[in-house]
Amino acid sequence: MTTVYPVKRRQFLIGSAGLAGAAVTGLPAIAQEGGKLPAYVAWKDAGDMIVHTDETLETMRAAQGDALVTPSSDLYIRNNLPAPSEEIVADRDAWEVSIEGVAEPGSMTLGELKLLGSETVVAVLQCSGNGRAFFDHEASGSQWATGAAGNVIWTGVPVRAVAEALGGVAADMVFLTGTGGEEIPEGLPPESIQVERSVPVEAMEQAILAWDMNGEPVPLAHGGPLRLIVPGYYGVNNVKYLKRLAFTAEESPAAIQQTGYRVRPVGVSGDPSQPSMYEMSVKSWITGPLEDAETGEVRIEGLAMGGTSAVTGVEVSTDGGESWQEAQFLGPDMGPYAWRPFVLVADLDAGTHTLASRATNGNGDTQPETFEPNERGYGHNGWRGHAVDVTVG
Ligand SMILES: Nc1nc2c(c(=O)[nH]1)N[C@H]1C(S)=C(S)[C@@H](COP(=O)(O)O)O[C@H]1N2
Ligand SMILES: [Mo]
Repeated sequence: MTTVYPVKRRQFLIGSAGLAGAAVTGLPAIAQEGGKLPAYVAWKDAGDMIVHTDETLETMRAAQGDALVTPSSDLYIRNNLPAPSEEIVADRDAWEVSIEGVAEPGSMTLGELKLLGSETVVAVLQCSGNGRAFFDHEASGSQWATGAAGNVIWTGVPVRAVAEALGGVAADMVFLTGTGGEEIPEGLPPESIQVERSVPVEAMEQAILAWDMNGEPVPLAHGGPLRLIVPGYYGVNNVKYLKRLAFTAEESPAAIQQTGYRVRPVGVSGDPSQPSMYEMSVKSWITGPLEDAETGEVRIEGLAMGGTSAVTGVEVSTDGGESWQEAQFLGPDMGPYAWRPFVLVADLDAGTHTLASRATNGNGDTQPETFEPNERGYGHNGWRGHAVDVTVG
C-alpha cells in the first residue's frame, strides 16, 4: 500500500512545517472527534481519536482510561512532515542506518542490528505540546489536551551496544543525533525541514533503536522500520524512520533543533540559547469521570508519570485542591519511564466537583498548581489546568 500525497497538499504541509519554528502553523484548527482517519492510519480506532489534521491525531481523554499500555490503534500521531511511503517497511531487515561519530563508522542494516542484542523498555511517548490547550495565551500549534501521550512497549537494541560494536564513541562527542528518513524535496535546504534531533550523549544510557512496538513491528506511522527511543525525553527526540545515528560534537543544525522546541517567554522567537525540550517532567491527569457521575461512591481514574524518574505517588482532590487523598496505583510497576494508572474511590455528594490529580516522582518533584506560559505552549504539567469539573447527581 502506497500513500500518495497530492502535490499541492504536500507543498502546503512542508511549507507550514518549515514555518513551525516561527510560531506559524498555517494548519486549519479543525478538530473532529471520531472524525475520518487519514488513509495512512486508517487502521486506528476512529472512535478513540480526535483528528486535528491529517498529521496530528490525539487520543481522547476518556479512551486513555486506566490502560497500562496504550494500544497502537489508540496512540497519537504527530508528523512534522508527511510519513514516507509504505515501501520502506516492505523489507524491514534491509533498512539501513548510517552510524557516525564512533571509532569505526559505517552503515548497518536492521537485520545486522538485531544480532547485537535486544532490550524491552516501557516508556511514555509524549509530545512537547501535550497540554497546550490548557494555557490561556493561545499558543500556536495543535491544541492538544491530554491525548498527545501514550505508554508504549518498545523493543530494540541498546544504543550502547551499537556504539560498542563499532569501537566505541569517538572522543569529544557530547550529543547523540538522530535523523529521520523522510525524503526532503529538491530545492529546499534540508536543515529547514529535516527532522533531526540531538540529545545530550548521556541519554544513550537508556536509548534504544526500536523495531518492535507493543509486541509487533513498529508501524510505519509510528516510525518503522526503526525508531530511536529516548526514554524519559519528549516525543520529538524519538526520531521515526531513523536513517542516521551520529555521536556529534555539536547540536544538529536543523531548524527543529536550533529554533524549534525551545522554551522561551511568550512573544519571543526561538534560539539555541534557550532550553530545549529534552527531559519530561512529572505529570498526571484524570481520565474519568470527565463530565458527570452519580452520587455516592465514584471511581476516579487517571494516569501518572514521573518523567525521567519513576512516579512514586499521586494524590487526588475532589474539591479543587483544598484537600488531597492518596490514590492507589493499578497493575505492575513497569519501570521508571512508564506511566501508572491510578484509582481513588470517593464518596461524592450532588453538585459540581472539581477533580484534580497531583503526582510526585523519585526526585521529589511534585506537579505545580500552575505552569508559567511559554511561547509555544510546551511542557504544561500544572495540576489546576488539567482538573475537570464533574456534575454529580
Ligand atoms: N522522523 C520523524 N520523527 C519524529 C517526528 C517526525 O515528524 N518525523 N515527529 C516527532 C514528534 S514532534 C513527536 S511528538 C513524535 C510523535 O510520534 P508518533 O507520531 O509515533 O506518536 O515523533 C517525533 N519523531
Ligand atoms: Mo511533538
